[in-house]
Amino acid sequence: MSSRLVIVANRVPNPKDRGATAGGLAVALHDAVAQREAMWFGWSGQTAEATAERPAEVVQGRLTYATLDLGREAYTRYYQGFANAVLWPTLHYRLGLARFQREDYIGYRAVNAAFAAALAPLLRPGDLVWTHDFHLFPFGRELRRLGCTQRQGFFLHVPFPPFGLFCALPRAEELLADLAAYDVIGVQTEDDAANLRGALEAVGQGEAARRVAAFPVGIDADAFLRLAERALSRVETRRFEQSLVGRALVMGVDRLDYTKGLPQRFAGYAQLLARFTTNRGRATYLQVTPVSRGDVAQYRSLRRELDEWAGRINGQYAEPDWVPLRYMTRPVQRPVLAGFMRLARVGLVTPLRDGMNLVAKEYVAAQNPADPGVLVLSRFAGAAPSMPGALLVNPLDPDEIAESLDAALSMPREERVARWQANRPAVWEASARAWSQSFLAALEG
Ligand code: GDG
Repeated sequence: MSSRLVIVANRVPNPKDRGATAGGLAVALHDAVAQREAMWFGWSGQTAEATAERPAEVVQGRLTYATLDLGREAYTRYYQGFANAVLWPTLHYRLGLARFQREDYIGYRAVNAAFAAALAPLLRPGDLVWTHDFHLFPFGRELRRLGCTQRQGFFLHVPFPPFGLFCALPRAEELLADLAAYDVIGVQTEDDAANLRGALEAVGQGEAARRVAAFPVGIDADAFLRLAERALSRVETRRFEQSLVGRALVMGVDRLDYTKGLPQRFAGYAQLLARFTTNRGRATYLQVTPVSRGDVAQYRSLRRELDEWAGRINGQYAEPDWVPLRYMTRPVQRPVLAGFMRLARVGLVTPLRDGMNLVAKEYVAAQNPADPGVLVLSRFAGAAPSMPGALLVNPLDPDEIAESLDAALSMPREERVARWQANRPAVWEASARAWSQSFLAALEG
């Protein structure tokens, strides 16, 4: 019988949703959780006066959800502070955006210790503990301090930068020593693995460096394709298609985040309209950008910047019967999104840095193999090395984005088919299932 799997993550899916609004992590782990007894452990998403000591548990068959409310001060220091305002920018190579405060770091460690103290009594001897992402670097070491000897794995969903950059982070050494508590240390790409090994070696954790490996995260491509095909008969998709009146659709989907390269992408589209004038009136760009982390200052100013870009592009180029850019900051339901991706002649995915980027894989999965669209992809997305059929761009260069957009919009069908086929293996083979199975195989030793 397989051992029980305990998944530890900052956010735990809501059991009431039953997968309906699941985020990337829940989707990627769906298989692993379906095949054995499992527990999801982490933050409930709610705040309270003080952080709860004992988790609330919901049992659904062989799956248990155990979640803790965070104290308000803990939420500010751990989540908004150290995780989102320091680790997130630093790990995405944006040191200049990091706002380090000693108190936030202390709060971050305290929440990790509180999580470990709440989980430890629930653990059984043969459990496999799989901890996710940058919120929880110290978690494994805290469990070890409490005497837990279970096998523990850690997976970092975001990039890991070269040590020369990471070492500028106050307490970098302590965070690397935290990682040494895990038996398997997973990252998205070989570049991330090389950077993390280099960092561990630089701080005298050479033994832990040998436990680092790349496990590229993926999606369930067949399921996404079915969703996209079925969406074609949905009323939302049909109305949207009619509204395009035959114009080619360019589509972007990203959380509203400064790592996603959105101002540069809007500038690139503006350059397309300015320089490649035949596209005026012939292409429509839909950007779906649900607001995330809206209570962090940098995200508010990014939102203002994008509002200005959208207003400027539409003000300058719109015709009475053509809006060049349709920009939404509300989320769209997953099936509707899949249908829109299916209709798009171009998938425009230009993060400045990204661990993997699942939207790139979803876009490829959603296409009609006989008449597919073209993926325009940042060379700094983790997905880039595995997508030989994409038009790779430097996401900082609006002119290069414009040139690739023009090439994609005028590309003949044969070349689109050949490029789509070249991207296919990365999407169908490096799947969510392959990711969780290979990580768990390593963790089981
Ligand atoms: C992190 C890493 C890594 C987006 N808007 C809507 C919506 N989405 C969905 C997408 C996709 C997911 O959210 C986003 O995943 P990404 O991978 O693109 O990016 P992050 O959220 O930054 O994820 C990343 C990932 O973890 C997994 O390891 O790939 O590099 O940064 O599935 O489709 N879904 C719905 N409505 C929206 O408006 N329903």
